[in-house]
Amino acid sequence: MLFGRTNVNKFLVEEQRRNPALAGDFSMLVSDIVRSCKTIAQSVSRGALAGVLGDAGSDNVQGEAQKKLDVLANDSFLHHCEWGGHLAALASEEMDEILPIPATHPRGAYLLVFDPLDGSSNIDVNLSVGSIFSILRCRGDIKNPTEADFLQPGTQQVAAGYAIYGPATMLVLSVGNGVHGFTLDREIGEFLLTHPDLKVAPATREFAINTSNERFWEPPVRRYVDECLAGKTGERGKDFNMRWIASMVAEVHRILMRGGVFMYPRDTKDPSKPGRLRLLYEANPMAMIIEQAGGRASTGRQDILQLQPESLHQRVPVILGSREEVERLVRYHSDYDRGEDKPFTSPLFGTRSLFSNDS
Ligand code: AFP
Repeated sequence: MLFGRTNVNKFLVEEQRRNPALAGDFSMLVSDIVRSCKTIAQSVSRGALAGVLGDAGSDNVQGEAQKKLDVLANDSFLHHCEWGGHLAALASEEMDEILPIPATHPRGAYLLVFDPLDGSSNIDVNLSVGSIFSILRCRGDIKNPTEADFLQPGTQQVAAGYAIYGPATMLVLSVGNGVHGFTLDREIGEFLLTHPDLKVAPATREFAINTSNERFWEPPVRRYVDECLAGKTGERGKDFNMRWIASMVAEVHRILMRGGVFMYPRDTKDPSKPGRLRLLYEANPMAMIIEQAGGRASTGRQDILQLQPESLHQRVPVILGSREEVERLVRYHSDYDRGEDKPFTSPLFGTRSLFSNDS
């Protein structure tokens, strides 16, 4: 199939024929994002040989130590996306404030918000990382974009996607008409369509959560995880498997490929943070991808895509993946909030009332 595979540009032309609103600036913006990811993929794949491992010696707005690749990845998005005239402004996990397009460049009607390198803690140990992006329309004055212009519910996203820098580098993209996966052919430097119309399996036996936080979880999450751990001997009547890669991109990709449920729930570890993941550039784009593929994305109490953002770097609880499992977790949260959930028997600590552990 030397000439047969669709590349991203051909895919975008076909999508424009279906939806003319995607013509022009939008498609060229997606092409700029694709070039950003290709540049990052090149540096990630060279690892120590490129001299890009280790800490950058700076912290980001989250107070997290930046890796050299965090900074390089952020610079790649700025370099490729700020000059084309398609954007009014950009926002990034790595930048405290929004970045209006400099006066030296023309401005366009879109906004780009992104996590340039998700899973940074994996980079120095050669495990999968990724880039996450979300495209919004600037509804305000493109000559004077503000943070408020970015604070739109996830339902307003025009497109969302990620690149995963794994054994193969892939781009997964939704422009509102399903979810499609492209694999980077390094010999020709093109992302080629290899996984059209991806769907999340509605059921699963695989869950992903950082179990070291178990003591900080709310009871509905503990109830769900305990039932998974009880396996075929318990409420669920089937055994489960667990994964935790510490890279949301890798977890979401696995869920797209074979189903599963990913949880980074609200916990009491840091009461000032209602969750670890950021709404605008992690939860919202991934929620669009998962729901466009037939899955579900919730905080446990609200659909993520319906949330009205209050600040640029706002954090939210995230539960997403196979529809049946997310709906079960939403039900458990609802039972708990109504005071109607039942005590459950933990395979670890015996029967627990909801207010103490009865050993
Ligand atoms: P980093 O980009 O700082 O490594 O964080 C990755 C992430 O935001 C998300 O991709 C992971 O699912 C989650 O954090 C991992 O969190 P823990 O390190 O608490 O497991």
